[in-house]
Amino acid sequence: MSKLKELNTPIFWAEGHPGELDAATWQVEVTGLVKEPRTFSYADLLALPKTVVNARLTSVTRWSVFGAWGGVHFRDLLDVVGVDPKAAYVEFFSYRKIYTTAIPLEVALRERTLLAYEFEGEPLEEDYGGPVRNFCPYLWGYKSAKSVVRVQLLDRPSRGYWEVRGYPDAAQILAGRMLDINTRRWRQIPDGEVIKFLDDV
Ligand SMILES: Nc1nc2c(c(=O)[nH]1)N[C@H]1C(S)=C(S)[C@@H](COP(=O)(O)O)O[C@H]1N2
Ligand SMILES: [Mo]
Repeated sequence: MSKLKELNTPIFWAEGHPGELDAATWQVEVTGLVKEPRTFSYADLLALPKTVVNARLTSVTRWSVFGAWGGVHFRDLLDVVGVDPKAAYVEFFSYRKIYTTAIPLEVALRERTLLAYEFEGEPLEEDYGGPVRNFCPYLWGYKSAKSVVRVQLLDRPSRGYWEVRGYPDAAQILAGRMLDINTRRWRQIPDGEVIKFLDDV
């Protein structure tokens, strides 16, 4: 059993569970304001430099899970296609393209944002957004689109699945109580990326 499943991490599929997804035939199209649009296979992504970050996925529904997320840093991905200087946002499309969301390019390029394909050294399964998902610990989890098939660079924001249904586009993580999935304890978090709990001693 995967670590995320073992921890009983919630599984969110607002658009419906996609069923079985095949990494061997998976493709991620990188398009929009890039110099050379390109489609990456799962193997192509694995062949790019790998980055592993210790960080948290934090949901607006007030839970948070910590671990070692591995994948491709957006700088390494975007270096391949070349970024148009007008690009300012990165939009993600999940499998079937019903679920979308976008983050500022600046946030995508931060240290711990990844096009992730593993957690704790294990490939991500469908339930948790495999074969590849956005992982962005800086913003609420609805920005971390699962099972990504398209990454599109834009010169403007674009409201996605939850944003058009009322969740703030800025998606700033707000202070308050949070269920830490790793320990099953309620903890107090500050605003912003969850690095430490406020009630840590
Ligand atoms: N395609 C897709 N991606 C998604 C979602 C979704 O419903 N569909 N939910 C988002 C939300 S609100 C959160 S908190 C995280 C949850 O990730 P998990 O289901 O892997 O725990 O995925 C995000 N990415
Ligand atoms: Mo969420």
